[in-house]
Amino acid sequence: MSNRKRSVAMILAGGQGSRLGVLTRLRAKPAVPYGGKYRIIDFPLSNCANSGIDVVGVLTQYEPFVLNSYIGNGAPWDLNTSTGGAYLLSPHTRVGDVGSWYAGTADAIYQNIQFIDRFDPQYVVVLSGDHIYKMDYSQMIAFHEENGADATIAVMPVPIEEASRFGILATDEAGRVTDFVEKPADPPSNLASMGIYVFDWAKVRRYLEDDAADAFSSHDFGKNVIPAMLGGGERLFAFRFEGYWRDVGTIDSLWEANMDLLEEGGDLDLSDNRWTIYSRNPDLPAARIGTGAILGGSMIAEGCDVEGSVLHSMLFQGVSVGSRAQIVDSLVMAGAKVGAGTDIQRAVIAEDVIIGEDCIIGRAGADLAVIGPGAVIESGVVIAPGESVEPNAVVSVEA
Ligand code: ADQ
Ligand code: ADP
Repeated sequence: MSNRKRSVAMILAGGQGSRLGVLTRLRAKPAVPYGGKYRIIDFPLSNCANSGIDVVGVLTQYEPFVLNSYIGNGAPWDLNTSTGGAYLLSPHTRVGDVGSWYAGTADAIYQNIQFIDRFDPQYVVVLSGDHIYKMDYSQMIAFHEENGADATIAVMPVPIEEASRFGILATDEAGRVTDFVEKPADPPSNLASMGIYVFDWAKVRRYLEDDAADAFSSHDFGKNVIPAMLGGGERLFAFRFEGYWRDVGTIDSLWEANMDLLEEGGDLDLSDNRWTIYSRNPDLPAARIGTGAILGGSMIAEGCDVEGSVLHSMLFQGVSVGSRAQIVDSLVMAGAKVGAGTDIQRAVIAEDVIIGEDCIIGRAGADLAVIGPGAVIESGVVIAPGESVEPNAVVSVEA
């Protein structure tokens, strides 16, 4: 077949991301903004392009609209070639299938078997849409080939107190997986699956078919397919990843991963021109910094207009900050407007939020305050630490 590909990547971008609260009420988790000018999905998409994988299926389902319009034809990630592309695959856009969802991550791949078969690949690379990291998947595929593996799982050690959030593995000296347990209450080790897999397509295809026929399965890779392959005596190997990797599934982890970028010489280098992270961006003018502004330890994206002070914070595109306003330890996403005299500390302000004058949002050293996309906070309002405001809500000072 002329269209044959050595590898096809499938990005699981369909999780609801309920732990991101008001940030994902109106959009899928992978469309959440990160790092001043990116969205989370830019990382796996750019990694694919940089790794030489040019067929990428993006499995969306929950509030896919923002994600779909963002990815478009894949041009920003160089995925709009004549032989490859970024393909958006949503369950409810298929004819005769209205309203059904992918039951789990394995079901999402199973339901797209025909899509993958079109490229007759040797390997399928299964990725999450919500991880921040730079990784050369071609090295992982080479490792998979060297081992004659049926499946290769990217792994890294995590803090033991967090290990119960992950799939936990044990390997022999050669790196072959001997045990795997998904999210154990009492983790036997801290060697975690990153949820990044390389599969021999013909092999995993059979396991996906068996899994689909199993009425008792939750159709999940970590819970069902990986244990089934291990139990079936297949060759599973652990590929050790070294470098920066964050699963930004919660508001705290998203905030922290953004704050990581503010550190000088931090672990995630976005200016590395051998591994560019591409993104789709509006054309905006350079940031304008007013004469009274005070800036430090921050990143300020294009189109911003700053009169007040911004300390240890991330301003995304087109944010305006009025005079005497102060923003500390916070994320302010694209298009938000912060009125004069407003004080924001340890907060996440989503896109297009409008905040009036002399508001107090969050507090130093306390839990994050979170304002959902499009909300309007009228002048004089106080938003307590740990509080979150729904998308598009209007909050006024109580009479
Ligand atoms: P989790 O982090 O719990 O565990 P999971 O909920 O399986 O991840 O989601 C993985 C990815 O698939 C996410 O990007 C999510 O948005 C997406 N997704 C979830 N359900 C989907 C569906 N029905 N359709 C399409 N996409 C969907 C996994 C592994 C663990 C591993 C961690 C590492 O199961 O073993 O340790 O990832 O983060
Ligand atoms: P979180 O754990 O933060 O909610 P996940 O991405 O892990 O984020 O998704 C949570 C769960 O929601 C997953 O088990 C997934 O199967 C389920 N889910 C994803 N999309 C939908 C949807 N459209 N409708 C209902 N449940 C969904």
